[in-house]
Order: sequence, then C-alpha cells, then structure tokens
Amino acid sequence: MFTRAIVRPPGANFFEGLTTAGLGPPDLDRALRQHEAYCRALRKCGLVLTTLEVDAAHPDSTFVEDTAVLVGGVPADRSGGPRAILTRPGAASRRGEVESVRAALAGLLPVSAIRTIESPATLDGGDVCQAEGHFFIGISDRTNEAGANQLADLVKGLGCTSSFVDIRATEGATGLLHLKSGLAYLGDNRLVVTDSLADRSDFSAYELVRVDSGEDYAANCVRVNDFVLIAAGYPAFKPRLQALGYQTIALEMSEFQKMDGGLSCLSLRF
Ligand code: CIR
Repeated sequence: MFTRAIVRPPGANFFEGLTTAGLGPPDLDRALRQHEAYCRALRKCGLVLTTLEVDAAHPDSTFVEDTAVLVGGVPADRSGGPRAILTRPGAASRRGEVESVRAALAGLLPVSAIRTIESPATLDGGDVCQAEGHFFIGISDRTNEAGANQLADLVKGLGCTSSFVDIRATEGATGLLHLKSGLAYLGDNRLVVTDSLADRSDFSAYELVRVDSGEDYAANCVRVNDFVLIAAGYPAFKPRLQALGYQTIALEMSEFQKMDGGLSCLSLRF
C-alpha cells in the first residue's frame, strides 16, 4: 500500500526541458490542468500529497520520479533500512533537482532512511522498476553501470535482489529513454511490457501484459493501491487491464508526452 506521494507542478519554462519527442512545445495551461487531474487521481487512490514549489531553474523538475528511488514493502523497511535513495540524474541539467527533493524527504522520513547515489555513478529513478523484492534496473543513456551497481548494493542490504536490463539503442533497434518507458509492475506477479522488451529472458518468471506496438506510450502505467493509472487514448490497452480485473483511471498526458515524460515520472510514491 502506498500512503504518500511527492509531486511538483511544471513551471513557466517547462518547454525548455529535454525532449526528443518531436511533438512540438507543450502548452503550459494545459500541462497544469493535466497535472492537477493527475494529483486528483493520486488522492482518489488514497495518497496524501506533498507538493513541491515550482523550480524555475530546472525545466524538467516536474518529473520528480527521476530524482529518487523509494523502496516499499520489503522486510527491512520495518527494521529501519534505507527507504529513499536520492539519485544522481544522468542529464547534468537535472542534477540540481535533487536537493529540494532531499529536503522534502528529510521532513517525511528518518534521516537514517535516506541514502544517495554518488559520483561518478548516474541513475535516474525512471530506470528503476520494483517488483516486490526484486529491482529491475535499466542501463540507459541516463543510468550507467556504476549507478546500477550502487543501487543494487543498497537494495541487497534490504534483502532484495536486482537485475540489469540494457535498454540503450542497438543497431536496428531504438532504445527507450528509461526502463519504465516500456515496463511497469502491476503486482500479482504481472508486468506490463512493450514489444521491444517482451521477449527478454529477464521477465520470463512473470505473467506479461503486452502493449500493442503503436500503443507503446501506454506501457508507462502506475499501479497505486486499488487503481491503475493509465494514459488516456490507448484503446487496446485499457480493456486488457480491465479484463484482468483492474480498475483504471485514464489521464490526459499529451503535454508531458511532448517532453518525453510519462505517468510514473510525475510522482514519487511511497
Ligand atoms: C528528461 O528528458 O529527462 C525529461 N524531459 C523527461 C523525463 C521523464 N522521466 C521518466 O521517464 N522517468
């Protein structure tokens, strides 16, 4: 069960963030409305929100997920192990986002529960997918092997296992920005996967919910307690989840998609 989330609305210079989407600049008013709807959905799932102030110095700072890894539901939680691991984002322009997230977490968790990924390692929270006691860690253009190793050591101390999934582009195949751009854990031993990840042996122990090619963006969905948040506009994916018994909340994400962001990136849930 999640009880809290940290979010941060986009600022006036949101359009200056990093993007490869080629979908044009985001409309700030629409982005703010979409962000408000996202926050309402998290509250409907039962979460209490901490809303950080807009960070005008960092146009990508609405994507708070990349700044920390929040560990939940592992036995060591109850014995005071680390619950929050602050990252060192792979994009230099995003590293300054971490301090305000650290301050917020320090007000919500014991300081002893907070750790940090250290240079020269880089790690983005979007590359980390927790499936109960196992962590899938993406090696990407943002997360390097040193970052993956540091995280793996930290979660090992909590009695968790981890494996690395290389998602960088290869000849003939485009890469993913982050592992969770193409992967989500639903609970119940089920993973949502894009076609590009579905055949990897890494996921063979799980029941896979495949996202049709053409609906790849929908793979970045988020299970929050009794609901699964999904991006609106992916007609094959929604009934597939509903047929498995999940209650879905569909959210308009167009303005965040223009900046390469998905549903999971907009919050830190714990
Ligand atoms: C970036 O390129 O860093 C942002 N424009 C988008 C980050 C999206 N975050 C995520 O997928 N976890």
